[in-house]
Amino acid sequence: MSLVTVFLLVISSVVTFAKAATHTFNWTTGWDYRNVDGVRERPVITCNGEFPWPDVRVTKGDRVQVYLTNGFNNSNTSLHFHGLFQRGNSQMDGVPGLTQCPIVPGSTMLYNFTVEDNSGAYWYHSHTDGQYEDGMRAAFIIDDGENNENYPYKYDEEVVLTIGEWYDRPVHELNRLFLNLNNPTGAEPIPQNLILNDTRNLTWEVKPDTTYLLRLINVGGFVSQYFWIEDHELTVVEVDGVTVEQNTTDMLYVTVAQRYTVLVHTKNDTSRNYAIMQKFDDTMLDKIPTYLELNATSTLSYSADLGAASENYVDALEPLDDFYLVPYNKQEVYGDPDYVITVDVSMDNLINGVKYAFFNNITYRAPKVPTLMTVLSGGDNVTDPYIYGTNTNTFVLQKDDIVELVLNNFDNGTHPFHLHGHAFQTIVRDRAYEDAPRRYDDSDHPEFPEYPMIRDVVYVNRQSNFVIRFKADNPGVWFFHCHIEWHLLQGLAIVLVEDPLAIQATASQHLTDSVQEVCRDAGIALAGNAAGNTVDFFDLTGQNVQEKRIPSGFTKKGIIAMTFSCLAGVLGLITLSVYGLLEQPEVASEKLMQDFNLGPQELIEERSTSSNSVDRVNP
Ligand SMILES: *[C@@H]1O[C@H](CO)[C@@H](O)[C@H](O)[C@H]1NC(C)=O
Ligand SMILES: *[C@@H]1O[C@H](CO)[C@@H](O)[C@H](O)[C@H]1NC(C)=O
Ligand SMILES: *[C@@H]1O[C@H](CO)[C@@H](O)[C@H](O)[C@H]1NC(C)=O
Ligand SMILES: *[C@@H]1O[C@H](CO)[C@@H](O)[C@H](O)[C@H]1NC(C)=O
Ligand SMILES: *[C@@H]1O[C@H](CO)[C@@H](O)[C@H](O)[C@H]1NC(C)=O
Ligand SMILES: *[C@@H]1O[C@H](CO)[C@@H](O)[C@H](O)[C@H]1NC(C)=O
Ligand SMILES: *[C@@H]1O[C@H](CO)[C@@H](O)[C@H](O)[C@H]1NC(C)=O
Ligand SMILES: *[C@@H]1O[C@H](CO)[C@@H](O)[C@H](O)[C@H]1NC(C)=O
Ligand SMILES: *[C@@H]1O[C@H](CO)[C@@H](O)[C@H](O)[C@H]1NC(C)=O
Ligand SMILES: *[C@@H]1O[C@H](CO)[C@@H](O)[C@H](O)[C@H]1NC(C)=O
Ligand SMILES: *[C@@H]1O[C@H](CO)[C@@H](O)[C@H](O)[C@H]1NC(C)=O
Ligand SMILES: CC(=O)N[C@H]1CO[C@H](CO)[C@@H](O)[C@@H]1O
Ligand SMILES: [Cu+2]
Repeated sequence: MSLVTVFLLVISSVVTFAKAATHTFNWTTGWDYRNVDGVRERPVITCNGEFPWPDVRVTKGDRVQVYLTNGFNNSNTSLHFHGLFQRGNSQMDGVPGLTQCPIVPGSTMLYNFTVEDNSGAYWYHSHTDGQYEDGMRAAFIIDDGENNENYPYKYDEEVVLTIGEWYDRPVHELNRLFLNLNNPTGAEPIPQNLILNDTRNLTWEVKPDTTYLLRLINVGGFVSQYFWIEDHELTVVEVDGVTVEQNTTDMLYVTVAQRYTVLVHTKNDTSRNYAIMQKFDDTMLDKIPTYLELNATSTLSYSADLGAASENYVDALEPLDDFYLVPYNKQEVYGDPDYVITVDVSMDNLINGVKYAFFNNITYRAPKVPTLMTVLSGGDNVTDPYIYGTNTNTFVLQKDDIVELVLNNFDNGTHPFHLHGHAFQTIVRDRAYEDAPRRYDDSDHPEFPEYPMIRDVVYVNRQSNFVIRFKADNPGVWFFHCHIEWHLLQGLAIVLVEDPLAIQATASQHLTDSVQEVCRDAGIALAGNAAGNTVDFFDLTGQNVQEKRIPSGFTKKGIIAMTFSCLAGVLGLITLSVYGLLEQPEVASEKLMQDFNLGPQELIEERSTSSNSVDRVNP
C-alpha cells in the first residue's frame, strides 16, 4: 500500500467519523387517555406523557442511545428496533427472555448501538406482551448518506405514513379474554378500526407534479391490509429496508410489520382530490362483526377547498405479489444449504383449555435465564441446543452456514413471519390450499428465482408453505416468530443461537452495565442454563414448560362442553366479546359449534357425558 493510499484511508475514516452523529433519547413509558380513531377515548401508552411516540430519523453510521425507563406501575417493558441487524451487539435487540431481562417498573435500560448495516424504513416497538398495539411504536428511518444522497432513486419529497389497526381497549384486557378457557377456538380479538398515522380521515396535502417517496409502515399487530391511492400508481422501490428494482402497481398487500417504500408522482391537474384506501384482509378475521368497517378512506388533497375524498370502490383486490420483487443489488439465490430447519405450524388446545400455537408441537415458553446470558456463561456447552431448554425451540447455527428454513403451515390462516438479525431470501412461497395442508417437497418445487426477494417479514399462505435462506454471518441470539401479536402470545416462536462461541469471544457482545442492572432489578440471574442451573448446564430441572397435552379420549368437544356447562351464565360476556359479537350472542355460540363441527344435539350429549373429564381438567 502506498503512503498516499494510507493517507487517503486515514482521511476518509476521519471524515466518516466526523460526520457520524449521536442521537440520545430519554423516554419514560406511561398511560394516558386518547381518542385515536374518533370513536372513543381509551388508555394508550405514552412516551414522556406524549402520544404518539416520536419518529426517529438518523443517518447510516450514526449512534443511537435510548434511555428507556419503565414508568408503568405493574407491567414490564422493552424496546426492539425492528429490522436492525445489531451486528456484534445482540444484547440491544430488545427481546426479553432472549437478549435481555424484562425492564421492571422503575428500571431503566440504555439501548446503545450504531446503525451500520441498514438504511431505509424501519420501526421500533415494545417486545413485551402486545404493548405495541397500545401505541408503543413509531417509525425509525435511516438515511443513506446526508439527506439520503446515496439512495439510488430520485424524488422531491419524503413522507412517512404508518398504517395499522386499533382496538377499543388495551391489550392486557383483551389478552385475558383471548388466552382463556372460554375462547377454546383461539379466535383473535377483532379490531375496532383501521388507522393511519394514528388517526382516521387523514388529509395528506400534496403539491402537483411532484415525486414523493412514501414510506408505508404497518405498525399493526394482527390484520394485513390492502392499500391503494385512487388513480395513482405506486412504484415500489424498497421493501423492509431492502432497495428493489422498480415495480409499479395499483395496490399493495401489507402484513403487520412490513414496510413498502413507493414513489408516487402527483398529477398536474389540481381540480379534484383522491381517496387513500385501506382495506382489511377479512379472511384473517374469525368473524366479521356488524360494526366493523372493512375499509377506510382518507384524502390525497390537491386543494383544501375540495374537501374530503369519497370512497374508491374497486371490483377486484389485485395487489403486487412481493415474491417477484428483485433486490437492487441483484444478490443471487444462495446455493444448497449447509443446514435445514423444518418447522410445522399448528394450533391446538392444551389441558388448561387454552388454545396455543406451536412450531413442531412446542409452544414457546421463555427460559428462566435469557438465552444470550446462557451463551455468555455456558463455556463449551453452548453449541448444544439442549442447554437452552426443551420448550424454547432453540436451534444452534454454525458460522457462515447457509441456513434454509422450511415452514409448513398446518393452520388455515395467513401468518407474517419475522426473523431478527437478518433479512432473508424467499425462494418458495406456495399458494393457499383450501382442503388439506400442503408440505414443502424439496424434490418437487418450482424453480427458485435467480435473484430472490429479500426482506425481514414474509407471509405464508393458509395451509401452505414457504422456504427462506440466509447466511449465518451475524453472531447473536435471534427470534423467528409470527408478527401477529396474538400468535406470539400463543407461543409461535423459535430461537436461533448463531455462532455462540463467536458471541463469547467478542467484547462488544459482553453485557453492558445497564443490561446487567436491568437483570438485577428484575431479580434474574446473569448466568445459567434455561432452568437457571449454573453448575450442570445439562440439568434442566425446574425449567419453564408448556401445559400438558389433552389426553387421548378427552376431546376438544369435551373442552367445549366444559366451557358451556361451567360457564353458561358467563359465556355471553367473555366469549362473545372475544368473538366481537356482544350484540349477537346466538351467532357466537353457533360459531363455536361450527368451529368444532358440533350440532346442538351433540353439544348437549357431550355436556352430559363429559362431566367426569371436566373434573379432571379443572385445576
Ligand atoms: C432522563 O430524564 C429523567 C426525567 O426527566 C431524568 O431524571 C434523567 O436524569 C434523564 N436521564 C438522562 C440520561 O438524561
Ligand atoms: C372519521 O370519520 C368517521 C365517519 O366517516 C367518524 O365516525 C370518525 O369519528 C372520524 N374519525 C376521526 C378521527 O375524525
Ligand atoms: C397502575 O396503573 C394502572 C393503569 O394506569 C392504574 O389503573 C392503576 O390504578 C395503577 N395502580 C396503582 C397501584 O397505582
Ligand atoms: C416482570 O418481570 C419479572 C421478572 O421476570 C416477573 O417476575 C414479573 O412477573 C413480570 N411482570 C409481569 C406483569 O409480567
Ligand atoms: C455507548 O457505547 C459506546 C461504545 O461502546 C460508548 O463509547 C458510549 O459511552 C456508550 N454510551 C453511554 C451513554 O454509555
Ligand atoms: C404522518 O406522521 C408523520 C410523523 O408525524 C409525519 O411526518 C408525516 O408527514 C405524516 N404523514 C402524512 C401523509 O400526513
Ligand atoms: C406537468 O406540468 C409541467 C410544467 O409545470 C410539465 O413540464 C409536464 O410535462 C406536465 N406533465 C404532464 C403529465 O402533463
Ligand atoms: C367498504 O366496506 C363496505 C361494507 O363494510 C362495502 O359496502 C364497500 O363496498 C366497501 N368498499 C370497498 C372499496 O371495498
Ligand atoms: C413486478 O411484479 C410482478 C408481480 O406482481 C412480477 O410479475 C414482475 O416480474 C415484477 N417486475 C419487476 C421488474 O420486478
Ligand atoms: C406433532 O405431534 C403429532 C401428533 O402427536 C405427530 O404426529 C407429529 O409427528 C409431531 N410433529 C413433530 C414435528 O414432532
Ligand atoms: C380454510 O379457510 C377457507 C377460507 O375461510 C375456507 O373456505 C376453507 O373451507 C377452510 N378450510 C378448512 C380445511 O377448514
Ligand atoms: C458435556 C459438556 O460438554 N460439559 C462441559 C460443559 O462446560 C464445562 C465448563 O466449560 C465443562 O467442564 C464440561 O465438561
Ligand atoms: Cu400468526
